[in-house]
This record gives sequence, C-alpha cells and structure tokens, in this order.
Amino acid sequence: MSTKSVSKPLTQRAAWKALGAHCKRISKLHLRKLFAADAQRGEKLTAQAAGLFLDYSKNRVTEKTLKLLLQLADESGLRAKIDAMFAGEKINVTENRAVLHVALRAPRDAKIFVDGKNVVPEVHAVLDKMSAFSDRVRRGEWKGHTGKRIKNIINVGIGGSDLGPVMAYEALKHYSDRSLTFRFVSNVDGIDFVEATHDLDPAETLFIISSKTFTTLETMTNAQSARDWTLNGLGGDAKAVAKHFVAVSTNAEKVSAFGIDTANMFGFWDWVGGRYSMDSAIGLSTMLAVGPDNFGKMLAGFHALDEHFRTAPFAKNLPVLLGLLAVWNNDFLGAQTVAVLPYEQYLKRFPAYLQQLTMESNGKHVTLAGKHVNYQTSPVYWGEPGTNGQHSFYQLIHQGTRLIPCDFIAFAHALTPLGRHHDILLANVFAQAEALAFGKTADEVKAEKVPAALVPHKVFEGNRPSNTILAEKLTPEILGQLVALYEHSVFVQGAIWNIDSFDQWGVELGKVLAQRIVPELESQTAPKLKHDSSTNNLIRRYRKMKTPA
Ligand code: G6Q
Repeated sequence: MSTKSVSKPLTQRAAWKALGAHCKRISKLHLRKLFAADAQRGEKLTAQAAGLFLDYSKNRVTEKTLKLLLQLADESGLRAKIDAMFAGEKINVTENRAVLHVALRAPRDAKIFVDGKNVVPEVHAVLDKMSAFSDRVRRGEWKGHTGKRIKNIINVGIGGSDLGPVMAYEALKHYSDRSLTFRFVSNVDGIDFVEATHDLDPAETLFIISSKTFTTLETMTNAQSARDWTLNGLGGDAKAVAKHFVAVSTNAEKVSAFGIDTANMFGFWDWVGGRYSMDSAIGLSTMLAVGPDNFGKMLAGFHALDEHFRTAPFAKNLPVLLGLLAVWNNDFLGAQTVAVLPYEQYLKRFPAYLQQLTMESNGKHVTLAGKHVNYQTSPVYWGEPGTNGQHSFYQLIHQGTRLIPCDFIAFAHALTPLGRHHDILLANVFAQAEALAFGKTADEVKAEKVPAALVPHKVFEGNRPSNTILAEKLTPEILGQLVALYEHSVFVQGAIWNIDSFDQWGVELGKVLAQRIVPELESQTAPKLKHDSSTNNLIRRYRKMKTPA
C-alpha cells in the first residue's frame, strides 16, 4: 500500500466520525465513575513491552473509545505505514527520503534496504569506528597536539545534533567516565562557547563538530571559534586541528574544507533525520562518556522497542496506544499541550529533547498531499522533572481552566539510593496522578470543616488524564526503549494525521532568514534595508546602539 494514499481524508473516516459522536456522549464522564464501574480498570488498561510498563487507565476513555481508536489506526493504514518505514520506503515525501532510524540499532546480521542496498553493514562499520575511537580516547591513547591526554570533550552542534547528545549524556551520567569532562555548545550566543571553555586547557580538549549538513550557521560559527581558541592556546600550529577536532557529518567535502581530516569523520546518512539521530554517530559524545558497551546496550534497548512496535498487535502496542491516546486528547478532548514529567533527575533534559522530537515532527499544517488540514496536529510538549514542577506549574494542571494530559515517568530503583528519598519521590508521582484523576469534591472539602467561602477554592475537579510509564531503573537499555517509545508514538500520530513527520521546512526557513540580515548588521556603511518598517527600524537602532559613542 502506498503511504501517500489512505482511503479517505481523516475527518471523513468512519472511525473519526464515530469518535466525534462518542466524545460528545462521554465528554462529561468522570474518571471517578469509570474506576467505580470497573474494579479491574487499573490493571486492565495497562500494557508492557521490553522493560517498560504503561498504565493508561487514567485516560478519559472507555472500552468503546479504545475500540474506535484502534479502528481509526486501521482506517488510517497504520500497519502499512509502519511496514513502509521498516522497509526503507521513501516516506519522507517532501524530501524524497527513507526514514530509517530503526536501521541505526538493527543487529549486525539484519538486512534493511535503501534503493536496493543493505545499509546495516555501513551502520556497523561506523559503530565499529566510533568504538575504536572512543576506546582510544577513554584509555588515554588518543593524545592532544602537545602529547597531553584528552580530558575534556565538547560537542558542538545544534537542534538534532545537540539535544539528543545532551539528553543522553545527562540521562546516563551514572554510567559515565567521571575523569572526563563533557560540555555541549549549541547557541550562537558567544556566551555558550565562552562559558563551556573558560576553565579548560586547549591542550586537553577535543571538539566533536556535529552537523549533518556542516553548513548550519550556529555550528559553523562555534566551530570556527573552537578552532581559534585551540590554535591560540597551542601556539598557532594548524596541525593541532587533527588532534583536537573530529567531525560527525554526512558532508565529507565541507568537513575537509574546514580542515578536519576525513579519517576523523564519522558518517551517517540522509535517511537519518536530525531529531532521530542520537543513536547514530551524532551520539559519539554519548559513547565517549559511557563507553561502547553501554552504547551498545542503549541500541539494544531501542531495537527491542522497534521490534515490539513492528510486531505487537495494536491493542497491546505501547507506541500505538500512546500515539492514539495523544490523538484522542488532542483532537477530541481539545487538549492543546502535553506535560512530560519524569520523576528522575537524570532525565532533566528529556522534556527538552521530546519537544524537538514531537513538535518538529508533527508541527505541520498540510497533509502528505499538501492539503491544509482541518484538524489539530501536534500539541505543545513541555515539562520538568518531578517533584520540582509540583511546586510551580502543577497548580494550573490541577485547578486551571485548561486540560493538560500528563505523561509521568518513574523508576522502581534509584541509581544512587539515598535514605528515604526514592520512596518519597515515588509517593509523589503516584499521588499526583491520583489527585489529577480523582480530584476532591465539594462534599469532601466540606467534610474537612473548611469555611464555606473557601470550599470552591479547595475543590479539585479531577478528571485530568495521565499516563504513567514505570520501569525498573534508568539503564542504557531503558533509555533506548523510552526514546524509541516516543519516536514511534510520534510516528503513529503523524500517520493518523497523514502528515510528513520527517521534514522540517520551518527550521530550514530560519536558517535562510538570519543569513540575509547578518551582512546588514555587519556592513561598514548604512545598508539599503528592504524589510518591513519595524524590522528596518530595529536594524537601524541596533546598528546605532552597537556603535561606540
Ligand atoms: C532536526 C532538524 C534540526 C537540525 C539542526 C542542525 O531534525 O533538522 O534540528 O538537527 O538544524 O542541523 P545540522 O546537523 O545539519 O547542523
């Protein structure tokens, strides 16, 4: 089946229409009632895959809702779309590219074809090269220009070439070599570079320039500053670049033009989207931090979830369930955002990572065929680790006027147990999901002898949906599973909405626009400005303000 054509436009599919009518009927139905009506609900509406347990019982759904959502998946051609992705079909239609992040974690003997060529051997050749390099650096065999051991590693990249590496480094810090210092420079704001390097010795510092295209303005500007900083610190000998710079890119020509020996380049392919690249060579900093074995375990975790997604029946398929529930909350219950709330400090960058994965993928306004959609696509994802968020924005989730579905993520074991901390942490996550679902009625508040005037202020309506994802502990395998779970949930949502989840024309636009204004800010003579009057005025004002008096 072609991925471009699903039988009918989304809003005309039978399941979509039925869901609309069904939603009207059950929209007032409270989770209190749903749980009261079925004592087993909390056990029934759960699913498990690899090391992840998903409790989705606290969603505002009945058995009928779930049946209709699964029917919608069928009517949307989800099975064929999944098969098309795994088969290397060019499902990124606007860029005419295959979408094969699943090949990045395929075992050595797997076969996945793009244009008739099995890509798995190349994937493993790069992984082997990364492993050999990581071992040399971690053992102190890769020396800097002056013969000193490399102690500091700085990843320079932005967007997909930054958010995954940062998130994975933070998430797997427990497993990292603490004798190495890792920093991440992304912003073109020079402060990012200056702060990342101010206490480091260039003789002991290795830069990984991570850029799929090797043309991104921010990364190239930071890479140039890194080159200057290194050469200034090491006496200006250009040969130092070879010892202090490696590149991760698909663009060998540009890497070479920058002065990095392509022997020190780690490649990937146009079928890996930036936001899906943390398990490609873009993850080199992760591998340097945790070692090739742990990186391999992370890939195995990704692969386990890939296989589950590819083969499990939809009714028990975690990414399918998570994706369909997201569609339900977004398109039928009208939720505009999703809060991702990991109760695990090591996952502090996970919400930021997910923001790109979800919103860059599904923040689209036209279908695959280029027709304007007449339904909502991606909600806004945001979040912070618990329990911190409880002392700030949770107020709005509990008692505000908006519906904000939450994904809670928690682990049975702390990586570094400390007294009672972990039980207290977990008590909080369970309590929050419970309070959001069931709330507190006026009668319950009155029973606490609260003065009448205060009763409405202390009422919690409840009926706030949430998912809880529970795993044993945050291992490299589990991190891989968790990321793959969300990658595939995003896929499911995009498949239902019939959009291209794998292009990013909005990002490309930004890259072009800034390039146009840079010369207008830098030119010695007043430039002829042809923008709107506001932009012209701001540019003129900036030029005046930056000129020394
Ligand atoms: C990701 C996006 C975007 C990209 C950055 C960096 O899917 O395409 O975030 O990763 O713009 O691009 P380069 O890796 O080419 O520098």
